[in-house]
Amino acid sequence: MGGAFARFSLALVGFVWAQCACGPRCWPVASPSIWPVRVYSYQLGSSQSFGQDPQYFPYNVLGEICTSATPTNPCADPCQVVSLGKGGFIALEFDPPIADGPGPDFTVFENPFRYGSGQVFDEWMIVSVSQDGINWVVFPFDSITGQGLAGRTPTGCMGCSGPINWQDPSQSGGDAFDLSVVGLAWAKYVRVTDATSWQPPDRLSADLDGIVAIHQLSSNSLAYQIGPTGVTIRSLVQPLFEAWNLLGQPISAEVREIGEGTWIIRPFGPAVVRIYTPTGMQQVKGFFAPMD
Ligand SMILES: [Ca+2]
Ligand SMILES: [Ca+2]
Repeated sequence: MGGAFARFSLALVGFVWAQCACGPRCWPVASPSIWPVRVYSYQLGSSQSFGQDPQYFPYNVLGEICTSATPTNPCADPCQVVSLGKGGFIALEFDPPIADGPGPDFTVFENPFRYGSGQVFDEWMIVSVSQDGINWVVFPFDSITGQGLAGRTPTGCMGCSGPINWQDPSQSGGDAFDLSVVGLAWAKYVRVTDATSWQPPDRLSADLDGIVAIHQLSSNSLAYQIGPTGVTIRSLVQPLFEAWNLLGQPISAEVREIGEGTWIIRPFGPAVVRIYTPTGMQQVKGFFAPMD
């Protein structure tokens, strides 16, 4: 049986490597991370297919930004950027979620570049955020000037040396966004949507390099109590949650306010529950009796 398992494992590893041509980027980013942990949803347009092959995507949008990029020399590595295609979109998931801290909270990197006398070749993207992956809030923008869109600011900074702190927009470049602009305390998902149809016809589509979180909810920071029928938690607003059985399969659960600012989340049976409130997130495991 051990031999069979080993053969299966080797076959699996071979399959993963055959599918991915991007070296260390082929392994998923583990949470907690400042980088997105997975592609939540996507739909790529047809005008341009750079980096869309399964050996490159989604590896090219997860993990660190293209380190060879400078403001005058954009990244053109299919292991690092993917073309969205006209009207295409990609939504990325962050764990822990991005939080609204002082100033910008996340930065989106396309591969625009400087040329001539101060001009920038840019390709625009609309940026939206969501807490539950269902309801999205769009950052305000001007489709004439491009203000408020991503894909406008080159990666890196002029005359910089040494490794870039990707969480400092003054040296990382890219387009930084502040959750307070759209009135959200936190967001688990960021979606970028190609908006080059508003630009000159030589723009085929925007290319996503990656997104970095600057502020995030702290893990394991909530006041909670595990009881026989559920998890009790203090929160001024109804907490969001996800629940899985011990095989990692999503299961249903209910959330109910049992006193002012006190909520109970009730799954059934052995469960892992991850809870999000405006002030933090918490993951707990417990065995919960049937609801009465
Ligand atoms: Ca902020
Ligand atoms: Ca990238």
